[in-house]
Amino acid sequence: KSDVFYEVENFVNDLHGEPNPSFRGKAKGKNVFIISLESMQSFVLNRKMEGHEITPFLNDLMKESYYFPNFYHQTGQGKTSDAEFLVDNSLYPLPSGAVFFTHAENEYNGLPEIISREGYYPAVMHANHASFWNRDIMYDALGYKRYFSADDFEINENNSVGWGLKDIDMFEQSIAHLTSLPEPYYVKYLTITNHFPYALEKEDEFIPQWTSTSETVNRYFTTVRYTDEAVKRFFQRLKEEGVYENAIFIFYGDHYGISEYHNKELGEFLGKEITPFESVQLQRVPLLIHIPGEQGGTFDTIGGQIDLKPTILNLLGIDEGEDLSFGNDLFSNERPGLVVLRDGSFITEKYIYTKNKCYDKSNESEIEIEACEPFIEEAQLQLDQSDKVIYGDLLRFYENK
Ligand code: GP9
Ligand code: MN
Repeated sequence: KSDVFYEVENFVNDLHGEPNPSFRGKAKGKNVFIISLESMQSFVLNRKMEGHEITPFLNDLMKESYYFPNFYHQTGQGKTSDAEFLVDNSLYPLPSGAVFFTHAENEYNGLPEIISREGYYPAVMHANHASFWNRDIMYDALGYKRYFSADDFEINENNSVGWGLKDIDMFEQSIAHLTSLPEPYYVKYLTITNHFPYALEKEDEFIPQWTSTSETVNRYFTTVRYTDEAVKRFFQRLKEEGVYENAIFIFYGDHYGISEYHNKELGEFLGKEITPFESVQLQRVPLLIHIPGEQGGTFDTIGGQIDLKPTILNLLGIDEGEDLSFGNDLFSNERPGLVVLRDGSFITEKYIYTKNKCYDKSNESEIEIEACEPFIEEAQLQLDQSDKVIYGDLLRFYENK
């Protein structure tokens, strides 16, 4: 093992708090559904567009789920694939490029691999070509056993729009694949209809488009509403199939959908100016953990995608083994209180740091840099140390395979 390895290992050991023991094994042995909500940002939750609820199903589901309103995406240029990388490895994606492409030959200690050692069957459902984002190669490295991709779905002109198979059809067609899997399974679903440019046919619009000067923002609400409907119908089908009861569902937004280019219109919608502070807050994405029969609750804990791996493992009652992971169980009482975004911006309990400026969360105003200073070095160090794991292929030194 190299010096760098020991340096990173020591750094990582200091990052970890004890996962919450009362959540350990809460979903032990259950089938796991992890559902990536394409381009969905938290600002659409519990909100109306001209009187129309944008996410009625998720808003209801949230009342019977563990819900984290202060959960941030941490992706870079690798977009959806970066979110997948964060979730499976609890490592940051790279400062530029997509790690799915650049480092697919590395050794990983992926969540799918860890849980398959405990008898889980990890699979992915996504109706795009298998090689998109180099997924066919990377999924092997992460330990997935089956990838149901475009070839496994019936895709035609009638059931596709924009990027391909519509979410409602994708979920419906996935049922046959799902029920063929050995249990317990861990299945990742990647939705796609709510992807830029947010194309949808009239017949699939459950709410009208908005009427601002940004076509993109206008359509976004309508496609978000569509995906919400797709998930609702999927739940109905799972109940019919008798699959719902013995499962845990984790919904997460993969990354932002509305870029800064549309700040004027988004600001109109939100009724506030989009300052750099607000831009960081807009990087919050939905996170709902739904366990049938559990009441759930709202947790205002600040967290990010990097925390999902330890959270899921604790819920399943599975140890991560020897690992270099940077996140912490979201339910833990020993969390570090620092969320680092890939561009170096960060969020603490009290402050937000972005573009070399420090903001006070209580009144959203810019304050002296001193308040943020204690965290600046730590935030950069976390990113750098995580990059070292990838550049140095450091996970190859562990033998818990
Ligand atoms: C395509 C889907 C969308 O397979 O992952 O990709 P994105 O552009 O969001 O990364
Ligand atoms: Mn995406």
